[in-house]
Amino acid sequence: MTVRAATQADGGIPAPEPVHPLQRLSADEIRLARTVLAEHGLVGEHTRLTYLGLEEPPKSEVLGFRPGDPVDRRVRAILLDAGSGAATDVVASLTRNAVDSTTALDAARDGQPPVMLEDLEAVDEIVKGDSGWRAAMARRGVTDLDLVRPCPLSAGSFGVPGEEGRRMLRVLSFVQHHEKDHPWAHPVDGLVAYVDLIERRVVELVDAALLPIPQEAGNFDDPAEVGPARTTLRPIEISQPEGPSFTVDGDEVSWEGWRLRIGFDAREGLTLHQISLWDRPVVYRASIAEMVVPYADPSPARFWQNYFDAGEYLLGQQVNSLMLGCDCLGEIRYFDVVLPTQDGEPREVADAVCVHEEDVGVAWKHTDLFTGSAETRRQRRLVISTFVAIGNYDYGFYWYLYLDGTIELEIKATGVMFTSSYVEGSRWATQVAPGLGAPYHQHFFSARLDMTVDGVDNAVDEVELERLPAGPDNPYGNAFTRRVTRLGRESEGARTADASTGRAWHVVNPAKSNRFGQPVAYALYPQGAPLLAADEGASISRRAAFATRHLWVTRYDPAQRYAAGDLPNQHPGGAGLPAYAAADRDIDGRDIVLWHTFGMTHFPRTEDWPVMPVAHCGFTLRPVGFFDRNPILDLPR
Ligand SMILES: [Cu+2]
Repeated sequence: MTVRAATQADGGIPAPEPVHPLQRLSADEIRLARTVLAEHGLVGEHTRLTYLGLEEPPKSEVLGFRPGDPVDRRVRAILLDAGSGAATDVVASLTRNAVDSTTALDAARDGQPPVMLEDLEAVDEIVKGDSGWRAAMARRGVTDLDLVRPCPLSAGSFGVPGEEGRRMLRVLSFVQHHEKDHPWAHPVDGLVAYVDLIERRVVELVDAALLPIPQEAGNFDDPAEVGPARTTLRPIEISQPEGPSFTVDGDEVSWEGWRLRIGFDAREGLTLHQISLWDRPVVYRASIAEMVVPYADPSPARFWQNYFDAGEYLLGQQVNSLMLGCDCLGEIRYFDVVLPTQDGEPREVADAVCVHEEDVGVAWKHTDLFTGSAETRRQRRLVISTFVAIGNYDYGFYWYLYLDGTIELEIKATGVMFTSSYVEGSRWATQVAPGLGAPYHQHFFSARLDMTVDGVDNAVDEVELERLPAGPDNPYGNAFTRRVTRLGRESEGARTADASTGRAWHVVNPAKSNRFGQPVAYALYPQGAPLLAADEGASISRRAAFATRHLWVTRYDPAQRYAAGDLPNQHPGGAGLPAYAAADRDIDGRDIVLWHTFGMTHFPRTEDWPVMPVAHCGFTLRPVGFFDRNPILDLPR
């Protein structure tokens, strides 16, 4: 059936025919969203759509959807009046041409709308127009301002009275020696401009230290600097003469029993929906719900460095077009992505999501002593990936689905490290070039895993190794067993990993059993890397509380989407997971969501300069008692 928007005024745009309630917003729908908002008086001369995304229907509606059912296409928009700083959170229906809710945001309490692309230009103009900043730069010997690159860095929230409710960025600058010179090699340290984006002026200049600007270039893309490319690598060609084994139908991908829907959001980037295996649901929705990169340097020019790359910088907006033969090898299917601009226009990024199939070595193997049988089968995985570039860093998000039911997320962190002046003996940075420091920092990701293991109602068992002392039932002292603890109400649901006991979290369906009467399960295996290192009383510990635990389990609530809350930009803290968990709801045999914190603590290596070889982190989900036996015995020889 065709559902059209009520509005057809001034050649208004008809809503396209919806195929599925989770179908990604089309270019026409983005234009229509702006029209609907404008017709309801929500778009003025200075209005920016800092975020616009599909407002997904509640899970029960999506699961109950049958092809041909009517769909109410709704969007959520975070509007900012760039003239006054007023912000509004709006939900509107494109189908009904109606505004369903508008919430005026109180920046001091709710946080600020995200940083915008245009803020890069704004801070450039603002700091270069400030005489105090120019004088401070001149004291550092920098007078050619055309070669200075000020960075729009999120301000955080430190309870400073004049800063509350003020839309701000903090600006550190870098210098280029020429137009193609990478500025990250030449940080101007000890000088930060605090910029008010609404008043468009520098409100405070922190000139804390006069430090030399490192001079050695870091131009990894300049053959004159890195020397000629090696000629010893012969071609590797990946050929699938009969084409790949997966099929794509719109946003739906099917492969070897797996079926899922691909989504893409301006904030979360790539999202996966309704992942099922042999028609058994496993995950309803998987996404990166937040990211944060806190830095360790306590100096006056740097103590505030904490970037929420998803909630503050909208990682989906920073997505790259991928290149065949460089980013992806083999038989590739690409998905284009349509994103909203801050004016509410559609912007297409071609080839933003890559889907392909990979051989990954041996799946199983045995050579038998007695029968002489020698059998080997090859493992494959379906790779769904995307890359974003957020300022200096680049992150790849690689979801893998394996033939044996394993789901894995691998993050590839690369790009250029954020730099400082290196002060001899520093406890907060590695020297990576003469006088150039790469400050210590951490990268945290919050994966939101809305699980549906064989159905909506699930529970979580914490499963780990239990060592047993020698005693009457362990006379030789060799015994060990498995300790299983069902997670209870949410206050107890925030857990830390423990590598010493191999702690894992089994998402079970208590109502569905395998042939041995055990509840079917998918286990989350964490890497268990260090958590947030900042002091408990630090601002970042309140604002990124999600990163103080490896696992949170909450009851499904369609309004609870982001690990650090809806608007982490300049948010004072406490939003997101700590607030969700405070409701203390029952999570045993209910519709639950897992939030998994993982990441890496990065003590930069000299080898990470001037561009960083990919570093990896992630997690794995594997079936445990989900199948009655090895599900890939039928792989061909
Ligand atoms: Cu790093």
